[in-house]
Amino acid sequence: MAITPCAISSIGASAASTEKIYADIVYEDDGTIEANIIFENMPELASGGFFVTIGDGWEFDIDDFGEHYEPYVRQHASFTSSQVNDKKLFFTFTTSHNYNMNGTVISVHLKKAANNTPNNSTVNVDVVLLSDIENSNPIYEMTNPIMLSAHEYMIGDTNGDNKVDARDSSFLLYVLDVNNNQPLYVNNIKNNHTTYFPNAKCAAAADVDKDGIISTVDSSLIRAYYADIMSEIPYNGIIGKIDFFEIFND
Ligand SMILES: [Ca+2]
Ligand SMILES: [Ca+2]
Repeated sequence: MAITPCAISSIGASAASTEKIYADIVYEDDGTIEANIIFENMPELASGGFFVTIGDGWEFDIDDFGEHYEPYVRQHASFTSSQVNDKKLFFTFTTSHNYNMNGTVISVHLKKAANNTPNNSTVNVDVVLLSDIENSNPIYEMTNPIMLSAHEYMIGDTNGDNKVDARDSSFLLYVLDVNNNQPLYVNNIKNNHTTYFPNAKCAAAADVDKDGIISTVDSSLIRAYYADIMSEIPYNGIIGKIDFFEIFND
């Protein structure tokens, strides 16, 4: 599947490299899978249109209301979706004023196809229109990150044995110790995480509070999780759950 990065023509405005729109695939608590479509660092917007294209490893799902997606409440924005084909939906939103649309704007319901693998389970967002109330045309340039793959991993499993226990907490401390007790950044080691965590599925497995930094805080959280589980204390956090780690071309 080839998706061309969407560059929106600029009209006298400079490009900001931090503006982006992308998909984050997540398991919900009930086991359903969602692709959260996320706007980051965008200016205030009044309208927009974008395609969401899924790889061969996914099928669109529908909820109890027959809907393909859940819109997040965003400052009076109204959404409409239409299906282009089995792998592509078009979404458009309009509002009455310019609003901050940053964050998750919609969650698209997904289910795994029989042939689902990390390499065919991508979700890409292709923007065709974003504008404010004064401009009928897009007002800046943006290139969307293209998702190259989406890998499943267990949150907190730093040693890659498919379970989370005290050894994962200890191994994380060991890795930090080897790194001169400096925290590690998920973004910095995402392409060579096995240098630090040889058997982990991805760098994100060690960042259990998902703040982008692998630190002693994460080790403490894993240890607390293990204590809760062994004490049969109800645990409501995300450690031990399966999540997706996406690799983008950005
Ligand atoms: Ca483990
Ligand atoms: Ca962290």
